Amino acid sequence: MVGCGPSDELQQVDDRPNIIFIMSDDHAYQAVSAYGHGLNNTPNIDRLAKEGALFTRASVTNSICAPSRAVILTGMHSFKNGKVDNIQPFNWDQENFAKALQRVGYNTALIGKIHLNGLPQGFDYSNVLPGQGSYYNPDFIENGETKQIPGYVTTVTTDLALDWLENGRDEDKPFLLMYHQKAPHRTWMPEEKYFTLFDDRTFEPPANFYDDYEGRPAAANHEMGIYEHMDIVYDLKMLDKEGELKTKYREYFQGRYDRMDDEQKAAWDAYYDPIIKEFKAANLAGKELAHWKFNRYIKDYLRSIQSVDDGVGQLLDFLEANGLDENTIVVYTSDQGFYLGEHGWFDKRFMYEESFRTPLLIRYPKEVKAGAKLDQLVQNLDIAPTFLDYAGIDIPADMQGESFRAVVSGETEMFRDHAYYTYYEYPAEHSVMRHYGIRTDQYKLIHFYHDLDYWELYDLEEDPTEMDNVYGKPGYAIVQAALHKKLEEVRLAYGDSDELNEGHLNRYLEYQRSRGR
Ligand code: SGN
Ligand code: CA
Repeated sequence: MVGCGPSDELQQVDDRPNIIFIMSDDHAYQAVSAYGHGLNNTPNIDRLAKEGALFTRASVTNSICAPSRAVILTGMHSFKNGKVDNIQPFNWDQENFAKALQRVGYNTALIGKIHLNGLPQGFDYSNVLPGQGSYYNPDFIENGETKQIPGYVTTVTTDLALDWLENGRDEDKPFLLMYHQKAPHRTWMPEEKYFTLFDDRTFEPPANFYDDYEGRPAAANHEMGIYEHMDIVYDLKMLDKEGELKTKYREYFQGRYDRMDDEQKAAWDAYYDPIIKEFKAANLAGKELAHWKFNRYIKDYLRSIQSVDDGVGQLLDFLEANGLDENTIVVYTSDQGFYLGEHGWFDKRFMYEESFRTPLLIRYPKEVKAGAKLDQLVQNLDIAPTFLDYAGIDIPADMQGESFRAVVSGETEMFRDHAYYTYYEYPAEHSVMRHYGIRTDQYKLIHFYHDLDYWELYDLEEDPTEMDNVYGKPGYAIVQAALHKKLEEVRLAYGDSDELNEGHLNRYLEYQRSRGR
């Protein structure tokens, strides 16, 4: 505990653990090598798995950026903290776990992407990207003041974090550092040193890349197909100097390209121009074009992750070099998962596994057994209460998550037997309909509503890639009834309802109208 002041002869060392909460944006667990999918190598994130614990089934409560961040900060579901979608404003005046840590003497900092409007509250220091931020020469808002910083966003964010650890923090206090990368968010612009990584590889799309969405009308309504919806210039970087590839979003990518300085542009062109030339000459169509698009996408996506992984390594090295590695809890996660071609998609939003789940790893040698793989149904909702628990703070009654401290310490295997999910941003980009649902150990029940009134049921043991909606099918009547009952109980317990959904919908439509959308 902290001493009472300078005159306190018995002043004791404050040995409460430090917390580094690392979050990237749209980082699919399929693209963390510790998860074993064989796509790429993330040796530094994997260090957390080797020296700590990896959750195999961690999920989010609402698979989209700003709402996920609001859930993490408040420990409350979207319908309680009010930030239900990316579009409507966030209320920083409400309680969050950083405020709670700050009040008990933690030194707190937030660095990188946060995607919540307004000056962050709960932090002694903040240096954040405005909105989505930019990959090259990004603007940062340092304690409310905007400045452009030259360089590549992932390395700039890492440098800022290291600088705060080294020179910015109060060394007499335990610290909370929220270190949040923009990468690998769309439009997946890699750092120069990784341009050629994977050049010697051809990636095969997942088995359900050509999904026909049979029995899943909401999935069929999507606008997130790699083949159908990716823009050749904007997403796949075919910004030809001749200006012949005229696509819908060409000018937006031009804007991103124009942020680069001459040296950055020269390096970019040296890599991409030959690919553009080859692409134009090849005149690809059909399946060939689909595979080309998939490869173009996945390579830039994975390259963007490589710089994120480097940053994790730099922070871990810093902790070790400064004797902070034993008493610092390090968590790595993403604001949600992402589709890497599963169902033919990129993006997220759906409650299907690839975007519902998210990577989650935790290292804390004092309590976490090295190499543990845990399959409890933890969610991003549980992060705030877990951190409060580690800091010795009582978890407020209105926080809806649960601490998973005792699970990672091996003290118990018991945890919540379900994960609850809500998604609200529709009509909007990518056209994912409103839905909510529940996942249990073996099953998932989803209800799409508003324009549709449609139920889906998956047996995740029989059908892990969720291709077969067994709702209403023979043999599932008992399971289905039990899941409906469970879903109703869970909604009641969390305080969610159809009436709330109606209210969110009306506010959303009203807000969109007021913005002329
Ligand atoms: C942007 C992206 C979308 C993405 C949303 C939400 N378009 O609008 O593809 O779904 O963000 O992402 S972009 O053209 O601007 O890149 S989130 O992670 O911030 O929720
Ligand atoms: Ca995101």
